[in-house]
Amino acid sequence: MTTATVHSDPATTGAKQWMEMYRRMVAIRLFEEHVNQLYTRALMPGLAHLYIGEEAVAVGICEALRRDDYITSTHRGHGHCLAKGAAPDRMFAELLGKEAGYCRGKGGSMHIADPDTGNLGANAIVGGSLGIATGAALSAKRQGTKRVAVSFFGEGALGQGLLYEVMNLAQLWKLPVIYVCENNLYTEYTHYSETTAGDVVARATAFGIHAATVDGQDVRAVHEAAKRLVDRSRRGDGPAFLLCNTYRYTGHHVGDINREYYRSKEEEQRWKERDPIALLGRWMIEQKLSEAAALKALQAELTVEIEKAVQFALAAPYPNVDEVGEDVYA
Ligand SMILES: Cc1ncc(C[n+]2csc(CCOP(=O)(O)OP(=O)(O)O)c2C)c(N)n1
Repeated sequence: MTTATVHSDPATTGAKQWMEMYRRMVAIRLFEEHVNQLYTRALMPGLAHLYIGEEAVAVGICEALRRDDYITSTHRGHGHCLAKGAAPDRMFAELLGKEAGYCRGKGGSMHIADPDTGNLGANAIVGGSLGIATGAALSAKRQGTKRVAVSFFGEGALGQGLLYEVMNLAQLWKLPVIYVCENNLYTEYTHYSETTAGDVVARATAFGIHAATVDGQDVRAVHEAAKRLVDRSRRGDGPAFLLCNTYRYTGHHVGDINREYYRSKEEEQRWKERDPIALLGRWMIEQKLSEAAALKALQAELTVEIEKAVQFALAAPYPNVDEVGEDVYA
């Protein structure tokens, strides 16, 4: 039972891998910016909860996972799906309700699942996927597959009783599950200090669960912590809890434009000064792992790729009306 602040070790991860993490964070950022555009142009049905600002968490964690490891996600889940390997074109198609989408257009923004990359699904119920991840870890343990399950959740889920039921069993049964709490400070429009008593990490250590806290804007810190926690879960040392302190740069959802009544512009600006993409880019240049021109070229390349994915989804057909009841389980 330990609580530690984890710092990155540049020696253990090579230039290629940092570049890959940079690429994935930029891809998520561009994806989300296009989701916002689709919403404002009234081309996307419903709402979406953007992950902009939090990219280092999904990318730092998923880069430490095998393709067949499991993740579960939340209503703010696009970043998790992309970081685990989902294709942007099929994700946009899902958001637009098209047949080519991951759930054949019937899930939308908050319900994307992709079994091929171990993604057991996003979940619109706050805390709803904690039990699914813990069950996946139980199956992995019983089948001896050495797979690890990661459950991403916002700090709002700390108020859900399910978290305490599953942490109790996960520790008793030494399950390979990692609970990743993304504390972006706000549960919808309420600061977490108004809803969360006591210490966040103490909730896990009370069960004897190994716990750590990281700067969620620093992908290096997130990744180094994730590697350590994934390794120990994979070798049979049981569950872990990782608190990632982060911030969403945009609204709770795409329609949440005027935010001054619950948080100040100055606060938003302060967090933007610690943009996870800029932080990694600056560090890579300082360490001579890349150059500004190469990072710019990569951004341009990804811009074309993401725009192509949007066009694919816009042109894709809707499912047939007579298939409306197919692939729907609840
Ligand atoms: C069980 C349940 N209660 C309430 C809601 C409404 N709701 C949707 S998102 C949200 C806030 C979630 O905050 P947090 O878990 O911190 O995640 P964040 O949005 O900050 O990423 C709430 C209360 C819900 N979806 N599910």
